[in-house]
Amino acid sequence: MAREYIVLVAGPMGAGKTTAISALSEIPVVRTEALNTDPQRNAKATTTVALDYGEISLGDGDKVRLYGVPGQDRFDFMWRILEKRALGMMLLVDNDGPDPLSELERYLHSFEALGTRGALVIGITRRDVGRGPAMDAYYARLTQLGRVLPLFSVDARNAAQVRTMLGALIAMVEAKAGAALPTGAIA
Ligand SMILES: Nc1nc2c(ncn2[C@@H]2O[C@H](COP(=O)(O)OP(=O)(O)OP(=O)(O)O)[C@@H](O)[C@H]2O)c(=O)[nH]1
Ligand SMILES: [Mg+2]
Repeated sequence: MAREYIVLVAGPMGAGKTTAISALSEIPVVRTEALNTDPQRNAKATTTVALDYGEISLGDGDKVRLYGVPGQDRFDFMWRILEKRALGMMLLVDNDGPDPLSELERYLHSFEALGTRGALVIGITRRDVGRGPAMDAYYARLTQLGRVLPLFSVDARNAAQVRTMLGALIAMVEAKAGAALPTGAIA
């Protein structure tokens, strides 16, 4: 039977969530972009205010519903609604942002329930800009936090790179589902 996966795309303002969903989606992305009223935090002209929505089909009729959750804290309540329905999350962190390592930690903490129950992959974006921590620093922070999670260096504008990340996430979701089956269910 065809399955549907609900996947959240989360991360700080300007990390590339809307861009990644647009790169992946086969349908025109539903975007809720408005003028950025918080230019101190990030200089971008517009920001997502409610959510982004896109879809991608996998083989065998399976479908992924992608929900981008807003990067601004004042939309926190939206995350909670979507988190309950999700099987996995792509966490994008802007390597060029003010304090990417703390942002990584903050989001892992904020989505601890989904990270434990579901699958989670991390993508470090905007590395081509040439500022910010090296990948080793992210690995070190994850180790410090006792978390073993797939970590990708990814350009959110590059569909192939984002698809690779999504593939890893779906594989994790399936592995978790398989692990949840009663003994003997997998022939
Ligand atoms: N140079 C570079 N630019 C990137 C990369 N990933 C995303 N961008 C750009 O970063 C900008 C911000 O991306 P968005 O997709 O709007 O970020 P967002 O996470 O949706 O931001 P909010 O909705 O405000 O929370 C866009 O101009 C993207 O084209 C990357 O890896 N490298
Ligand atoms: Mg956005």
